[in-house]
Amino acid sequence: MTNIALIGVPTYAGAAQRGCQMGPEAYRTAALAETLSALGHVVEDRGDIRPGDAGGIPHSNKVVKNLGETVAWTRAIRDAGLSEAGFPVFLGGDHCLAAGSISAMAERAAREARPLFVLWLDAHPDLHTPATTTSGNLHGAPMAYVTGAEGFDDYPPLAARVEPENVMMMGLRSVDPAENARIAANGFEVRDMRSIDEHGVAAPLRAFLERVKAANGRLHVSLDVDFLEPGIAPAVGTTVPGGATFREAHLIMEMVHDSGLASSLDLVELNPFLDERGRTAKLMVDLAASLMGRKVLDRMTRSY
Ligand code: 5AB
Ligand code: MN
Ligand code: MN
Ligand code: MN
Repeated sequence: MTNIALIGVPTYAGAAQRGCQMGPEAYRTAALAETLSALGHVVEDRGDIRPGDAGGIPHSNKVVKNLGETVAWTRAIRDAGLSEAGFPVFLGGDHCLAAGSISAMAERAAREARPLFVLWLDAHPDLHTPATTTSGNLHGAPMAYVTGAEGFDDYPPLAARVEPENVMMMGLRSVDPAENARIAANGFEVRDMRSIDEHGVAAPLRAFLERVKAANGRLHVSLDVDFLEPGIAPAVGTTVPGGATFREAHLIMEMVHDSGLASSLDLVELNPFLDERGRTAKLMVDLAASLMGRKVLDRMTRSY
């Protein structure tokens, strides 16, 4: 039994288009709390948080969009994460929220003198800085921030950074040149879709989970909807063909559950405006349920 706190983060500040701000309500409508409670967990919905004041940080510059808002959200999300004792589930909202959720979890881990590991499930590495982004959308930047890249002077200072070698990225298939350079220079563990096609997800994930365990680490899982094949998860603004299948995604969640290592989760980038009869929201809820212990045979009784 786990104490789970649902933290709604209705932001679209980092995204290219509106809609992600409706994500938290879509997860509630898709019965996330009820589904996790039925597994025997104690689930509390904290409602939605709001961004604080941008503190004079300019709204945008020539390239970067919604800078002040994103920084204000980052602070509010980090504070919300730091005040939780249990297992927080951050309901996005776009992926800029991971700047706050992961920095909070890294700080919590550091207080226990433990390292934070991150399992990053995404078509994209989100390794831009405000200086390298060409789209100006800051949902493409949280991983660079939490691993201590330069150029985030307007963001809150990091209490603890995540070591790049403690990050495993799965599902990559859309990486910009500046991000590629950062991956090559910093030792992130990357299992792109080509690697998943050839080797599957199980063996590399098992090795990663063993590393987390050996280091007595905490583990944060960040699940971007666009990790998934767009055919099964259409509700995202940044679809990229050739994503993870239903079973690949569930197997990852089941294996992480069995490891007993996960301590926090982001569900990000759901854009309910782009969904088809709630199917993406329901799939994300089911993936969260697999992470929290639902067995595959239980799921077979449901229909899609
Ligand atoms: B997401 C892109 N690299 O910088 C950019 O969905 C896409 O949170 C970012 O992973 C995608 O705009 C951000 C082209
Ligand atoms: Mn992302
Ligand atoms: Mn993505
Ligand atoms: Mn996206």
